[in-house]
Amino acid sequence: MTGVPELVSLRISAWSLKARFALKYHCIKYRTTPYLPLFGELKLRIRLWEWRRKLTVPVMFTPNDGVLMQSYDIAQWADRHSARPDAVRLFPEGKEAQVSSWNAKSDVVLFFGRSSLVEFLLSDPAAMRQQMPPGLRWLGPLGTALMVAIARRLRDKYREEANRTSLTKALDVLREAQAALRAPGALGPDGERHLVGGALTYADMAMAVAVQTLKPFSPLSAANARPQLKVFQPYQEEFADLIAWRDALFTKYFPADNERCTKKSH
Ligand SMILES: N[C@@H](CCC(=O)N[C@@H](CS)C(=O)NCC(=O)O)C(=O)O
Repeated sequence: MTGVPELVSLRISAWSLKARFALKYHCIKYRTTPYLPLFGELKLRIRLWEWRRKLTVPVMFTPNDGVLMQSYDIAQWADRHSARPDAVRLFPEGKEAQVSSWNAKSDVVLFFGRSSLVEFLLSDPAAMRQQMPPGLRWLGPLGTALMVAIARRLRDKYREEANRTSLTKALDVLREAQAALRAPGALGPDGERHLVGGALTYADMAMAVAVQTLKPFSPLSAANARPQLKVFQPYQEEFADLIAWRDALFTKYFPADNERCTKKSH
């Protein structure tokens, strides 16, 4: 394969957003192949000739480094192929364990968010219709039936992950992140607060994506049509500072125009 990497990604998925965050931060050019559960999975399985393992997206086909099957691996790849003049290392040496631990914690929140979203959509046909990708809308009731089949498939496929998490566990992670960001050591020389070593790392990105579950970031949710989960609404006030931190992080490091990438370093 030559040219730019290809990211197979699901528009609404938090894990695709994690990978896109790291790629965008590092100003890496890539092309996106949209993925649709059910049909997309079969297509991807044929393409990868992978019939045993559970297949998830994002998946990235790189020009020289093979296929990356985890958002975490894609982010690490991005860190090694940065095209950003003033980039910091998102996985700084000696801090990998801490970054990886925050990524695992973000998954605890996201697993709960996914299962709540799937249950909510299955219980609310109007919300289900709203989530329908524009490409399926012309199908009418058949499109809705397809969405229900997709939601059921996701519920079964990720049952094990859903059973490992809960609202209490998700809130514990959010409280831990809030406390870590309030600690004196979180404040970096840039005047921003960070989860690891007072500097921007992938831990911040992973947790900022997890905070989407608590409250979607409006500029992003407009594009991704992510609904607010009712179960988290009562907690938004408690986590106001965490939400504000997430908003600032996305505004600065996930801007719509990304003009930093076109600037020269001198
Ligand atoms: N460990 C994986 C998790 C990815 C994941 O759970 N992806 C889900 C997002 S909802 C997915 O692929 N869903 C579509 C499907 O299973 O068909 C990663 O970090 O990349």
